[in-house]
Amino acid sequence: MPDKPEWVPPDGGDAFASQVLRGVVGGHDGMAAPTEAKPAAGVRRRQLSVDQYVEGVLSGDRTILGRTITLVESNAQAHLETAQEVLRRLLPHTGKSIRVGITGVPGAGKSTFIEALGMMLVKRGQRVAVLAVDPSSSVTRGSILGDKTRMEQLAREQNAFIRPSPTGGMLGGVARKSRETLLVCEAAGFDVLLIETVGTGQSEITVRSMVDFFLLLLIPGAGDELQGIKKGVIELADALLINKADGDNKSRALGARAEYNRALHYLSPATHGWKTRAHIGSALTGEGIAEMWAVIEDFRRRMTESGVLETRRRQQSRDWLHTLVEEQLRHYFYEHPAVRERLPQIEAAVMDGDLPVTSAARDLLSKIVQSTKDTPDSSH
Ligand SMILES: Nc1nc2c(ncn2[C@@H]2O[C@H](COP(=O)(O)OP(=O)(O)O)[C@@H](O)[C@H]2O)c(=O)[nH]1
Ligand SMILES: [Mg+2]
Repeated sequence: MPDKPEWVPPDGGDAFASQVLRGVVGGHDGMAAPTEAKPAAGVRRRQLSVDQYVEGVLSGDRTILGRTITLVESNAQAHLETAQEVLRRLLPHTGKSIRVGITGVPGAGKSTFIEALGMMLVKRGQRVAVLAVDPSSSVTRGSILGDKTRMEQLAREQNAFIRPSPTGGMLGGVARKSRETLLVCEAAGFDVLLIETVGTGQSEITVRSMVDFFLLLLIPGAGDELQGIKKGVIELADALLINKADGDNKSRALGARAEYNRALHYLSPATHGWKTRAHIGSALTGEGIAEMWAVIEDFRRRMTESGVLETRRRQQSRDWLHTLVEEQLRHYFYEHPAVRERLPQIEAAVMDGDLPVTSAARDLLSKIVQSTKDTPDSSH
């Protein structure tokens, strides 16, 4: 049934003629779809109360879920306190889903795979949320899901929710936002969280640090597959899936699987007590998708029994704390008036070779410590 898009204010009346199909309403919140118009200037949505956010998310209200994620992603100081209170209240309802990260070079078939897997899971009665982590999306917003494959089939499913990458920015940037979005989705009762990321070093480490299972998608290439992929990325993975094992590619995929399995033999596994293996499949035909999911379920069962999963999640929370502290310290440092005032001169002195870099760094840090001592209230 056609419905009003969620950005239409409740009292929007006939000023907003656009209609969307149900099932896409919350799922595409935040995505810069070409057909999407901005609300007229001066029209602002009513801010929800903490209770309304929390109850909406817990009851699985997709529109409120989308708005809660927008709140959590906001860089505005005014939203931070509400967002943190909402998260604090949602936290006891998190932790029940399986969190799966999916990486691979652009074109490897990640989005196609997620759509195929997501459709399979939805048909099995599971609720699936798809998130994207794309550090470059502050420029090309939502590019990761906004390209060729937009998971159009999955986006129409009532039991699926698709959220493009947040834009970057201060206070933890994309990593913080994605983690908190993950928690919000979990509180909303999704059974499976699929997180797509591009294969660009840092984003893989970020996603690895927030998921239970990390899957690397590969394409069968000509001979030198192992050179194309950094060993470090393979060592982050709990499984390799050689995708596009269809048509003429099938035999090449089989060869690649054998080659990767030989190489994996010499690498340390990403998860204690688990053997990372290479598999083949085709996101296009669906072959191997159910088998891939069976591997993930096996992982979940065994790692839950051994306690490895619980330990991983506890460590991830601790690491996240340190990451946030480091990011906020960096922000505090570079935004500090004493640093901003001194930095250009000190940089120049370092570049000219007039000042040892270690002295320069100590000098800048001491400026902050000094000013904090001088004005004890300045830190509040
Ligand atoms: N033949 C074949 N093509 C595929 C398969 N999976 C994805 N593709 C195609 O590869 C291209 C890139 O897929 P996409 O899912 O957007 O890749 P992503 O950049 O990793 O998300 C698209 O044209 C897909 O149709 C597959 O299993 N077999
Ligand atoms: Mg994609």
